[in-house]
Amino acid sequence: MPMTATTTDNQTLAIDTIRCLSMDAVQTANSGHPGTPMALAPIAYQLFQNTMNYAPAKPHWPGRDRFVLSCGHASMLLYSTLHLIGVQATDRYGNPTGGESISLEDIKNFRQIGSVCAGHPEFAEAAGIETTTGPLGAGVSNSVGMAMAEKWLAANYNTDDLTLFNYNTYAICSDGDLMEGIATEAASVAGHLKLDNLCWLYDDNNITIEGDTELAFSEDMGKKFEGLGWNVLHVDDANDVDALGKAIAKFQACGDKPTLIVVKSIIGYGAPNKQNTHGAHGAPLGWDEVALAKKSYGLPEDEKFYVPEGVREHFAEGVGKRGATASSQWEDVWTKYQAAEPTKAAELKAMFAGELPEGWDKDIPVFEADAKGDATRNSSGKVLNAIAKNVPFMIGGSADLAPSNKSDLKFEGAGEFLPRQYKGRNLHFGIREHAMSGIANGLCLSGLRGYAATFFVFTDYMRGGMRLSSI
Ligand SMILES: Cc1ncc(C[n+]2csc(CCOP(=O)(O)OP(=O)(O)O)c2C)c(N)n1
Ligand SMILES: [Mg+2]
Repeated sequence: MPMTATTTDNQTLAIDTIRCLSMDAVQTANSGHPGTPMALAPIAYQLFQNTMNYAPAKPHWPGRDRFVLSCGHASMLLYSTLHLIGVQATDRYGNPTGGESISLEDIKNFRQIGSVCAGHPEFAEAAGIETTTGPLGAGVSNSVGMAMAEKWLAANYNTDDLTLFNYNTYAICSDGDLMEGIATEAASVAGHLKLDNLCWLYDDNNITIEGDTELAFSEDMGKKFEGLGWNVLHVDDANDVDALGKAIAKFQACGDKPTLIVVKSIIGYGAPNKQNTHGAHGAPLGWDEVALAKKSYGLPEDEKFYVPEGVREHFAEGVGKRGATASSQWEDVWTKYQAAEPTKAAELKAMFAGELPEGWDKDIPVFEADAKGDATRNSSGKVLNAIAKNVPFMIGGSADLAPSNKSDLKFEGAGEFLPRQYKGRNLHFGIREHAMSGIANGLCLSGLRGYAATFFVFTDYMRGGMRLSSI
């Protein structure tokens, strides 16, 4: 793979700045993962700068495209990018709290107590972090829930004239993400449901912690995903921003499948002695090597946390302007929607604010004391249905056990969520408990009240997602 020639154009400068901030933060903390942010900076750049409908000034805008960094160890990639594009601080419901979501000071304090830049991204620590990642595979499973949420919202709330929901979900994932069983379960759900609003970019770098992926991993990922019903594309060099753009355009044009873009990258790209080795994965490079990498990018070797002139402006011209236009167009539609569809708009307002509709609990039944009693699954089913009837954006399902654990919604109009029929509120996860937990988290992160059900004994298989949803 050729090393990209160093140039001073703004695109290269912006990408290399993401790389340098990431290296400096890891080196200063003397802990973290420098190699993957260095390798994947062009992907983050292409997504945020040229692809996503994303407004740094309104990071919670409901119509935004979603971004998930599933390989959470590459957290500095996300922090550097969110900082440089100028994401504004808000609370988790989108109310501005003033200043930057992630400041240069936060980046300087990466991995220190009190910094929003934790070792792995944590939801609600800073605007722009759409979900907590770190346990490999979790993020991609969340992304399936996010894509399902978009389909459900579009089916239930868009009208013939007013389109409120029409966004995509992008996830970057690594070898480890895709080795995890949860990823295959989630990909199987996504392929079955034909989620054409979902794109995973797989960092195919042949490296994991213990060394070359040959040690434990030899499957043909492309063929596997084709079998799962995905559209599979390839990019031979992560530095080839144009090729990334073309592949993403093919994803956007694909109307019946989720897309996997397999991208070849060099971990630690630019660090002459460490690149392409597992040594670049989870340890600081050392200041000498950091200097050599900066030299290879053509940036000053002795500057730390350096943001060259023009980089912030470049992002402001790209994602900043595009996002401002897209989000204000959305606001116009939302204003019309509130006038045209007051009942539905009130539901959405509650949802956007993280609130429950008034009277959500008014029909919860009271069970009289009774010597024989009722099976808990029966009373649970009655309560679930009584709440869901009054919470129109509550959807969920079971891992093939709904008739047994009474978790199906039976009231009139509840309906089924099926491939290309995304209006229903009863989801079918198949027998995939681990992915179900991650998908339910993705639904909740999208504003819906998602639920997932199984027998108690099988919740062990859901432990990963349950733990993440509780912290
Ligand atoms: C569920 C889970 N198991 C183990 C780990 C520890 N871990 C962090 S990164 C990693 C693998 C690194 O390889 P890859 O995913 O290919 O990332 P790369 O080094 O290429 O960035 C492992 C095992 C984890 N984060 N999550
Ligand atoms: Mg890898």
